[in-house]
Amino acid sequence: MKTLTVFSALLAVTAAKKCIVKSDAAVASEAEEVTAELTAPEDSGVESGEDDELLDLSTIDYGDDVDMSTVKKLPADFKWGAATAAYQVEGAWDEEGRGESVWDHFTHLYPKNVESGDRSKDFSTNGNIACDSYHKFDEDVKMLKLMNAKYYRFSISWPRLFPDGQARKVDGKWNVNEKGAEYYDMVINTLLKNDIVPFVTLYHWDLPYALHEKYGGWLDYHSQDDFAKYAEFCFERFGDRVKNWITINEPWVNCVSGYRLGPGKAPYRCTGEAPRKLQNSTDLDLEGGCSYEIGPTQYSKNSEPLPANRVPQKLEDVWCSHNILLGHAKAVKVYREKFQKKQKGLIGITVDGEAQIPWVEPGMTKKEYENNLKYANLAAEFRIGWYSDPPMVGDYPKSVKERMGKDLPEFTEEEKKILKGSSSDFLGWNTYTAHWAAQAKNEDGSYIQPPTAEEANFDNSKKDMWDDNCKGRGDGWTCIPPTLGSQAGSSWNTKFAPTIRVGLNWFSKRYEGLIKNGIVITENGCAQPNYKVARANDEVTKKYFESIGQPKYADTYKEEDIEREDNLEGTLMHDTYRIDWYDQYLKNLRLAYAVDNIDVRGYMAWSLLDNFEWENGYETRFGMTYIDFYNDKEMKRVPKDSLEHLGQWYLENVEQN
Ligand code: GBH
Repeated sequence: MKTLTVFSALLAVTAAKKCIVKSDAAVASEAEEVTAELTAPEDSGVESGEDDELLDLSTIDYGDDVDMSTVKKLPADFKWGAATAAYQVEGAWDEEGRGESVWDHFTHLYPKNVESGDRSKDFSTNGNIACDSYHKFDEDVKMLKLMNAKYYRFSISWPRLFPDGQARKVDGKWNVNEKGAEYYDMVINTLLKNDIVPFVTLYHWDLPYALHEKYGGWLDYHSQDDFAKYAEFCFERFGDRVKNWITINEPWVNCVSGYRLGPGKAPYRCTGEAPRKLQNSTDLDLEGGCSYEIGPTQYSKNSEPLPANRVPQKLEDVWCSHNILLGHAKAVKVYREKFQKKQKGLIGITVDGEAQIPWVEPGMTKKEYENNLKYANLAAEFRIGWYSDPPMVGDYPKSVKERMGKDLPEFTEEEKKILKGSSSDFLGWNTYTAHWAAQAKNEDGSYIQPPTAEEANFDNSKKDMWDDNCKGRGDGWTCIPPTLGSQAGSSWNTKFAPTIRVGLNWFSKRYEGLIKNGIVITENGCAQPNYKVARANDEVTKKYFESIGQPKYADTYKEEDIEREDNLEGTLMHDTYRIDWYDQYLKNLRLAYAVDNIDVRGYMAWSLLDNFEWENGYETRFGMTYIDFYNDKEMKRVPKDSLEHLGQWYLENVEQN
């Protein structure tokens, strides 16, 4: 009874005392051993007796050392494809009646908030041109074909359809920017003609600037109804052909990165100085920093109105999250009541969030490890459940409510009703990276205690929790190794493939019986290590993983694997690190399906194209297709090795009818 797989142990925290890993015939004997160990850790922990009994490191195993020929393939109707988002690829930012989004407005106002390799080019710090998919969509379809995509996930730009953000019918006619709507008609029809199913995101962060100016965007409760109206137009216009809808992409990133951390994501609200002071000077840097340009705002019906052009306030991210979740729920309500019966499509939300891995180290006791398991679940409730519980079960997680106290807005009974089950058709999950989790310690090594009921508030809510993919952080948010997996091409982006399986298991147990058409991985991918963040030959991470008996998860790479812009014939085009990323994550996805019996129905690789990577501009490449943004006016698409590699993966790992 050696193998207690970590992913199953993790979910045992929330699971009942029963079999979690359901065995497939091919791996039956192994799986049964696992099953025998699977009881809630509270039990196994207490039963383990002695406080100082050491954790046997060899019991920790991610179970992905499997001969895949013994494992069933993904089903023929598996939703296989690639993803992009409007602002990151379309360009044509002011063409044919498109309105401004917060991304246009704030990247133009604060160009220094975006990285650039060539600031002499105005378009290098924004999505003005991006991949120019507005004019080159046919070229994108060719790339989709190379990966054997059956689905394409793209997003609709709200301000392209409604420049003032406010969709309404006047004399029975929508006030839509018709040219914008025709563009999406063309995209949808072209996909269908090519046997590719459109998977459409309604909101991927490009809020109409007019709504930010009018009432502070997602901070104001009126955003809920404006979003639902815009969604209604889309269902009415495109729903005869679109059968897969995602309301909101990654509410956490939109709200936490846009309204607290930062300045990373528009509208650059951040609890700091606004705007940022120039280094070595008392002057203000008017081209970079946090923003204070905002309209007057009312968080909820009962909140005090807040004046325009105020500096960022505490809890903006919390209110943004609250309103965006309700906007999602209202859009779903419209779809269910007016369209779904006839159009027969599916609708859901896409959340992001790192699956949480309990921190392990040599010399750790069983008790400490089991405590970290509980913290891994707690961290996941804060990071993911905050956003996935409301649309599944109708409210925030109990832990979040208890620990946030009065700082967390409450849903009314009416709101809970429309939230509950609003993502029961399917749940979208974007997965990239994992975090370690543990109970945080004081300097003297004693545990930091959870907040008491009186202490409960935003600041204290996570005071006893540690979760991160680096052991520590240095200047500019750089990782102090060891990292959880190898360092890919974005500071937060590390390769640890079991995360996808751990997360799928976590969702599946938490929402058992509540998701009708399974979980869809709506994004996964990486940036090949690049000059900015790469850590070749990372000995610290290597030694750490060796010390816990899992050398392969260190996944070190060599200097020559690092992407170099001046070497097209190197790993820029022959993207071996990315290929390995996809191989490992997809293997774990297939194991989740075949061995753990997880209902996972789709996988969209991020991304089809190199594109505008938000605050990283064009300096971080997540694409399977290369574009020379600064020098090539034609924006020629050049497939990288990974694109065709995925095409082959599909043929070999998904049942072909
Ligand atoms: C996706 O989000 C986006 O949907 C997509 O538009 C984007 O291009 C793609 O990723 C690649 O970046 O270290 O605390 O700041 C990615 C999910 C989750 C990744 C939050 C960055 C930052 C955590 N993101 N994470 S932190």
